[in-house]
Amino acid sequence: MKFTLQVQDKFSKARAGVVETAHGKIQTPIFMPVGTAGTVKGVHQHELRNDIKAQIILGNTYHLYLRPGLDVLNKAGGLHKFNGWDRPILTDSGGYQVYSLSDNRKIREEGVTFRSHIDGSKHLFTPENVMDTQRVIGADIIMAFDECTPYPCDYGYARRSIEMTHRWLKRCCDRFDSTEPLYGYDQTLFPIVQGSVYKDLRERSAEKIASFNREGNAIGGLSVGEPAEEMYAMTEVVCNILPEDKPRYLMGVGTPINLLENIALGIDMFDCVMPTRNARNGMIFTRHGTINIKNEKWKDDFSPIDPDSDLYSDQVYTKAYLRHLIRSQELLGAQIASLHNLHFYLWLVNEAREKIVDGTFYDWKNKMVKVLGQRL
Ligand code: PRF
Repeated sequence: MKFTLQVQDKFSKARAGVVETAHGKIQTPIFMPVGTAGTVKGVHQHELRNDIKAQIILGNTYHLYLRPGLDVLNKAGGLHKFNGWDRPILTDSGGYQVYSLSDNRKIREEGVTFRSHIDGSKHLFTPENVMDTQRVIGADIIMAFDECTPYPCDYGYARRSIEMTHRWLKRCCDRFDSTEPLYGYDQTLFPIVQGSVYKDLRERSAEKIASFNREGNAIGGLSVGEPAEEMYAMTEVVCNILPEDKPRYLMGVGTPINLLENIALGIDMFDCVMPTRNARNGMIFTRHGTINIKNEKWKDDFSPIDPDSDLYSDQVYTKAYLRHLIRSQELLGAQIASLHNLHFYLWLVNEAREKIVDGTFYDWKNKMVKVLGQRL
């Protein structure tokens, strides 16, 4: 993997760059649609590729390991071959899903034992076997196995947790560096900064993570219920320590406003289920603010879903029709709304990139943050 920093904003810490992977280039800042089980829910690969120009998608180790399982993924020749997406993929390690989804989990130095949310079967994730699993899945960028602390989290727990996450990172690197990719192209491992909302722990964790000198770095443990101001404060502390010449990935963030504020603090990569999950519930993001399409207000509004969008489905379908589909729990409603929201998120980060390049990012960001907070 290679990262080239192209432009550094003069009025904020925002940057524009390019990440080069075995499956192609990613222009940063970027948003990565979440494809938990090897599919971005309700969106075809050809729509991701051709209609909304997604540059990289995410997969989850936890889900793919449980189903379809490593045997199938290995026989398929990896996730790219299995799902027909030939551009970059990043997999999360399970270091978050195991805490948020599984039952009966026990965290020990060795790893985490848990019961599957699908069939109750018992499993053990260790830093070593999570690296092996991500070799089998074959993502271009894979994530270290970490503990994502809940919010709130007491100081003593958060301190002991980063220490274990750092020891786990050493084990991840040892395993990753002593194994080969299975499908003939390079993979790279990103470590994850933790430390809850404690400045000194975040500093300590960022310094430790930077010392491993990997090709990119991630920030976890944020957007777990803390106020946005605390998230921004932690991003700022950590970005001041992580090296400038490597991409920085803020995991599981966030709202359109969160993206812009964190880009201004020096983040290059984001992922979040919000555009797809909230779409299925009728939340539609636009450049003028957020719409709840289920509201009575849209009942007989026969204007296009989004007049600003060049998407076929945003132009040809009306708000009233989408409202009907979502209220009736029709599959097409989820499809139209998901594609729309992802298109908007990708438009937003691409717009941010262009503003960084032409030197107008800071003023634009402040203006957009006011507009995007509106409820239409
Ligand atoms: N760790 C991992 N994945 C994550 C997170 C984390 O802390 C978060 C937190 N927002 C989202 N996804 N491994």
